[in-house]
Amino acid sequence: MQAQENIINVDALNANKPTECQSAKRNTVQRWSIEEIVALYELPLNDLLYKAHTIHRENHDPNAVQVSTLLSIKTGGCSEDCGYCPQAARYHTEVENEPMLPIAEVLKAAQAAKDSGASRFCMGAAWRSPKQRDLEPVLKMISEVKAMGLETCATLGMLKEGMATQLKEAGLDYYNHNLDTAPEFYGDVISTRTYEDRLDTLDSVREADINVCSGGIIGMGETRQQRAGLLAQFANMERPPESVPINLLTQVEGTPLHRTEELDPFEFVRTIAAARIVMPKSFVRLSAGRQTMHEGIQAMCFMAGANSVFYGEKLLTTGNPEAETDKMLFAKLGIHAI
Ligand code: SAM
Ligand code: DTB
Ligand code: SF4
Repeated sequence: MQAQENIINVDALNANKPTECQSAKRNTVQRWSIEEIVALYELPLNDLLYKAHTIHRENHDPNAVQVSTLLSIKTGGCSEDCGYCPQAARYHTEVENEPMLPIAEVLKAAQAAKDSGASRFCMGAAWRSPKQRDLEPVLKMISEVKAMGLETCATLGMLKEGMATQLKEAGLDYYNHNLDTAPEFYGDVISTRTYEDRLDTLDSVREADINVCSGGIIGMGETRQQRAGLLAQFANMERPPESVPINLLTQVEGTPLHRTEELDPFEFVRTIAAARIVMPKSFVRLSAGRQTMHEGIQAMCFMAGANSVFYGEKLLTTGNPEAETDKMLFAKLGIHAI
């Protein structure tokens, strides 16, 4: 009886009419309140999964998962203080400050990614923001990777005036820039750039007509309300991101968030399900954290609406499942890569 009431309540919430809101700078649409998203989290797991999976099926092929491969083109030595990140120069981790990879090496990795079935190649750099002289070689990498027939994605930090347009002209399909967490928890994790800075970069990506990839990290010690708050940020954007990576914190020794209490895996599944419900059309990416995630939990994430993953043995500096392991998992689940 309780479960039935829950389902009815949430359907009633869905019927809410979106209200237009205007902040000083950007339009948002009030589609989902934080309380409504928390109410999704609080459903019995089967009810939540059923609802998320139904929405998933209505909007996507339930057995298709988009596959992206990541490459760190500039590793370590970053000036920022993101509390989760092994690449911040100020934390003593095993990651060293390395120069930018030569273009030939990037193209070799892109070809290998394409040969093993990836459809998108994502280039990441440990920068607060690229300098114009840093951007030039990256533009060349983007146009050459695009010419290989791969979709291109880059994550280079905050973009200054005019940079997004240059990336678009080079052939960039997606720009990844995460909000990471809810505004209320953000200051506990990062102090060297503001939430507003991040939203500004996302605006410039949109204005340049590049697809937006933006998500966050779960398991940093945030509350459920704050997890819902992060999802509300995206769901209420005038146009929600096309791609929403949900990362489980990978705890790295030497970073401030090392030894944070581990998140219950079902809370991660609930986050994927809630993301699917509040952003029916977006690709929800099951991102960092798969290496230590039981395949049963990953299968639940696919059921809940995750339809994108990073594929290949390495993310940026940390591990990801072996390609063969993922191939076997996809085969067992009857999932095909797109
Ligand atoms: N430096 C750029 C920036 O911060 O926008 C691009 C690279 S940065 C590493 C990209 C994203 O990786 C971060 O925004 C964060 O969400 C994610 N990330 C970094 N370290 C992580 C970790 N230990 N666990 C999970 N996600 C992480
Ligand atoms: C995203 O949301 N997750 C990826 C990608 N965007 C760039 C990065 C995960 C990084 C995990 C830690 C590391 O490997 O350094
Ligand atoms: Fe630098 Fe990006 Fe890591 Fe933050 S997340 S420390 S900006 S590389």
